[in-house]
Amino acid sequence: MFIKRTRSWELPERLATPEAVFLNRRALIGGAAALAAGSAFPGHPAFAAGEEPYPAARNAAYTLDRAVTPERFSADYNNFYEFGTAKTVLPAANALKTKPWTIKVDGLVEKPFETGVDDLIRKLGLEERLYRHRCVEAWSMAVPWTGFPLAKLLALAKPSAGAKYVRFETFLDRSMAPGQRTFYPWPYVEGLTMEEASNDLAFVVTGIYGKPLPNQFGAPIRLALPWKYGFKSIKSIVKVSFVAERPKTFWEGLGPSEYGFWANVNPAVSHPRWSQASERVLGTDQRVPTLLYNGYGEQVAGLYQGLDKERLFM
Ligand SMILES: Nc1nc2c(c(=O)[nH]1)N[C@H]1C(S)=C(S)[C@@H](COP(=O)(O)O)O[C@H]1N2
Ligand SMILES: [Mo]
Repeated sequence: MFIKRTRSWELPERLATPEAVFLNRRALIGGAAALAAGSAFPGHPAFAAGEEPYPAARNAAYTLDRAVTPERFSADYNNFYEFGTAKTVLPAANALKTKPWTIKVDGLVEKPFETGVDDLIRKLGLEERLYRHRCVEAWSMAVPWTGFPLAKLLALAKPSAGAKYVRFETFLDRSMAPGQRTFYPWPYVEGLTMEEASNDLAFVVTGIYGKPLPNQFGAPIRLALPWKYGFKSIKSIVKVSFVAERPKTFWEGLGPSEYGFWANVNPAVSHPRWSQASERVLGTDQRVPTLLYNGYGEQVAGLYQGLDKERLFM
């Protein structure tokens, strides 16, 4: 008799609803008293009763070909060099102070401004999206991010015609982040072309698993760019600048031959020191084939027409 064994990444999404989302929904239903007191997060009444933004409605347009990675695996295996080079940065990241948090929007825009994260959430709203994430180190996960399209932030910023790139910068605070006492070219900087930043997949993230981002995931606000290697998805952003020149990114500064500006996922283009053909799925013992643009080619391949001279995949 043939018995089909369902592999973990084939679990339908409805069987993979993360525990945290489920628990959070129950908290909302059962937690009327907490809500009446002004917030589901005691001590931080940032949102009025009834305006609590988590969990946000899931945008059904973004589906997965694999199971959601359980939080217990993704939350204890992170890259956040500001807090150390090991994957276990969770305890060190407790030192990250995320309230208050201000983001500067500047450069080639109609009018530079500063905004708090909660104000931004109130203005732009939140949705949940299931995205795959592929680290350049060949591990991967699939998670429910909460946030808003980067395009909404662009519309708010009103960049001028001269803006060709968006530059993102992480906080710089050596007293808070032990990793920043090393020789690396801090602060962490990333960049996108305006066209990439306007693509619907480019997502500004403020939450995961139906709740605000835990520190180690890059609280309180980061990017998720699922067609690119994970290092493009910059964490704990304090500045968004619209610029004419291609920004020099953190990893380009460290190793330009290994970590380029474009960094689009491509299983056929090896990293100089390892293959990118397959990936290890966090929380499983599976290796699965890596897909071109991490499976998002339909949405993003058009961005790269005519750019064949660029190192698009490194
Ligand atoms: N500021 C900052 N952003 C960062 C990093 C970092 O070290 N510092 N690491 C990057 C890398 S290599 C990856 S794979 C992802 C990891 O995100 P996760 O820890 O939420 O899985 O964050 C990216 N963003
Ligand atoms: Mo990464």
